[in-house]
Amino acid sequence: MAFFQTPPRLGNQFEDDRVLRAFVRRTFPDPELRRTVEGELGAMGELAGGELHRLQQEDRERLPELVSWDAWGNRVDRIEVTPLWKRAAAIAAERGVVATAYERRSGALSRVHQFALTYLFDGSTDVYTCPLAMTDGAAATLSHHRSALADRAVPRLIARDPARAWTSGQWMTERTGGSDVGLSETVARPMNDGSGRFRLYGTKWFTSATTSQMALTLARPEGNGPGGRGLALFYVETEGDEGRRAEGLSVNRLKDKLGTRKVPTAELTLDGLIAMPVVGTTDGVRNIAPMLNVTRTWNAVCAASAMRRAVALARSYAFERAQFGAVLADKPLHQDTLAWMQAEAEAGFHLAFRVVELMGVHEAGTPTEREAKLFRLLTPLAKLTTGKQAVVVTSEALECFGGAGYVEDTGLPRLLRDAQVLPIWEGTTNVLSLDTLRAIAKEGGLTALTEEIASLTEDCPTDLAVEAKAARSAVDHATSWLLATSAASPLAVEAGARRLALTLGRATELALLVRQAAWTQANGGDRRGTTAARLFARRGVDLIEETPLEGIAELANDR
Ligand code: MFK
Repeated sequence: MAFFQTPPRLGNQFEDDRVLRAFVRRTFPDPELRRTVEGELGAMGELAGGELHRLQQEDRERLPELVSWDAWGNRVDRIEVTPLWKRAAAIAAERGVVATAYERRSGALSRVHQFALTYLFDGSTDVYTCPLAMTDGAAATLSHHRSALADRAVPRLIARDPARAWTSGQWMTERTGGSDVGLSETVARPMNDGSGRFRLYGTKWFTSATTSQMALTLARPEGNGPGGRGLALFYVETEGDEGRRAEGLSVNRLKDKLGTRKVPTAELTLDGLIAMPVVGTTDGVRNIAPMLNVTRTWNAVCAASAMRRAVALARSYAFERAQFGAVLADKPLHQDTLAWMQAEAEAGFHLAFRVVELMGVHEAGTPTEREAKLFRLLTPLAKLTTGKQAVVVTSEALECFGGAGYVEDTGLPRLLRDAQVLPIWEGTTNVLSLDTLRAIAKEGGLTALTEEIASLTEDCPTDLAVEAKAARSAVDHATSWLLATSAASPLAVEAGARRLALTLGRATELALLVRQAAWTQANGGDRRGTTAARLFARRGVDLIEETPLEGIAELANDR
């Protein structure tokens, strides 16, 4: 009997990615360094489209398991991950998916080098990027504070030998506080043995990838005041003797989640777990913020990666699937759909990688004042903007397959399930919108962003002038709205914070698309980026609503 549907196929995920390849050509001016980086990306692209993708399909129905007891009645709380994750862990270490940022072989471009590897790796590893993101966040935070803890942990966090490599957790969320972390109830009691160590008592309600060998976490030293200032940032190790959990740490259960199903997300009880303060015994929220900014950047890069994978699969299928007398790739309406998905994916890529570039400059110790402000503001903007885009694009990708996109054994529903977490964890869209207001008020990032958009769009070719103007007008409109509304009503600023943040995020995306399209036009004449910029601009950038609508509270709380 004829087999009448052809599944989508993936090739080398670097070779097939016009956007990443052009970006690497533009950002790495030194040809020798570029060849080295392209070689590593090509190898990762081969794994992502080949071995890892095949393993991902085979691994589809497996889930991580919590083994609470061993055969002899000992409480062990061991978590078994699936074969895909085991292979992903080895590849991540060997290929330096975290280490590349710390080895600095590419100087100030080391973050671009590292996150380009991440972007390729993410799509075929069922969110193994979650533990890697936290590992990177912990390595960055510990390195910043240079201490015996850093000397002990960082070499393991960035090891290329899989047998030596550690990952880190980031235990923040408690039953009382997902967004409002200052409500955390975990208590820290000094051990008073001259070591400076504490014991922690409390419950962590969501801890992601709880297979890590260490974690950074928050707890309130006894006697400290309330809120985030009364918390302190602690380092803990999670493994005890003979493969057991460390004393004072138990895994209550794994969460049953909509997506990220390969990620073992646990509820933990801390009952005397030994912990060491990372930096002082107060201001835990402020001190963990640098870690959050690293993991939020991972989130943005992985959102871009999710969109890229969704479009790649949908595009491949469009060349195979014939309906109404032609393959979908030749149908104007399907082309229109794939083109806007591509434009959104391309925009998200450029925003995420602008933050990545700035992170690299920051870590190389050479940022200008404008770059420092921009980095602070663009981090939440990239996280919140790309998180929302990833859900829309992956949802549309499932629809591109018709009923097949809704059927589990195609492997396609995972795309949407895994994307749905991106606007939730690491701060929801609303929390990140409030962080945007914080970055603007405290660090004055809006002027830096206005200057950035002006500089990205100056000297653009005439056929991109309309799009350049749309980006500049949107940021100007956002600025004037913020000034006027702040003077009139702080509550109205809060109500409009998401529209403000998305306008700034999308305006930056448009400006980055214009800049990249101008470059590709001038360097080889490729015009696909120009079409992406135009399409993206037509989909809407300025979301500001000038005046608050009466009756919102009544409608929201309608009961
Ligand atoms: C695929 C990629 C994978 C990604 C990894 C996934 C792993 C998933 C793990 C998790 O999801 S872990 C849980 C994540 N949880 C959050 O992200 C918490 C979300 N909530 C917030 O971010 C709130 O905004 C916050 C907890 C920070 C609010 O707390 P507070 O106590 O009301 O903060 P406050 O008083 O505004 O700020 C305290 C200090 O921190 C201030 O500095 P000062 O003390 O000097 O005044 C702030 O400026 C500073 N701060 C806050 N956010 C900052 C920041 N500084 C820099 N960057 C930031 N983002």
